[in-house]
Amino acid sequence: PDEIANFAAVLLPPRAHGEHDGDACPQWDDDEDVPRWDLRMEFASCYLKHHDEDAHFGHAETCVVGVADGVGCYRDRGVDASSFAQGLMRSAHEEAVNAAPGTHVCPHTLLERAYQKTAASGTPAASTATIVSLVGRSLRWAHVGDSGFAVFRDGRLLLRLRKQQRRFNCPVSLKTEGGGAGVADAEVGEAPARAGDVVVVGTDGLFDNVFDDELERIVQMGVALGFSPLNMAEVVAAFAHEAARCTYRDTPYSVEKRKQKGAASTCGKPDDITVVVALIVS
Ligand SMILES: [Mn+2]
Repeated sequence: PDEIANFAAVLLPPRAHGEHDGDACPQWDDDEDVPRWDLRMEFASCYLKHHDEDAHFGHAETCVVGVADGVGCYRDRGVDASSFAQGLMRSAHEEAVNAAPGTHVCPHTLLERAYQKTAASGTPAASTATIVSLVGRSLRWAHVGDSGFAVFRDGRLLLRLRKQQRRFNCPVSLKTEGGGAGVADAEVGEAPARAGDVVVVGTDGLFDNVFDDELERIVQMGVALGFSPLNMAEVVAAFAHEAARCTYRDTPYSVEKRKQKGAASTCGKPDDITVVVALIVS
């Protein structure tokens, strides 16, 4: 009966879009009973390729995950748009691996070092990047572009990064050559974390195809049915994949396209889909 009740709960009508709009961080409760070192991150990922220009990494010991998305316009110029994104994530992972055991990593420092290492290679390319780490009892992040993450607590969306873009479907990005954003332009932030929080990190292949309330209901279902981070990542990515190919209903992409371009289409956005699900556990 409990499982049926839980399943029925996830089938309730969705709440209106926009309920969580706005940049304000919600007020976070602090639970002083939990020592700072009691939290850690369990994560898993699912990557569904389209152009194969996304990259991601995770490092359990330092509790850090990240995603990056190579900007596709370089593909049209004959440049491998994936190499910069992959270089960023590979370098960030190396930095995390080389951190002293037992220490935490600052996502902004990690992004800065990864950027310098990757830019030194000189490949003309650009990438978005979002790195999230658990430092004690806080989530910290550094973020450039239209990748991002959402945090869910008790099944409800608590925090959601907004995309940085120059114009419709053109994200702010880190570049190896002049004209792009620098790591200094990265949005950084911090918010308290608690055991049971579910952090969903993804590229625009996720967030342009799945509405916040849809993601919220998948997380509710996953938590209710005891999904592992891998189960959750796979279900979220599969839902995004389905939405990306639909031609008969709205997605965040089609809603924005209608607003910005006046184009009356209902469709998804076929793209690489990267989903990293990190569960905060005590
Ligand atoms: Mn993308």
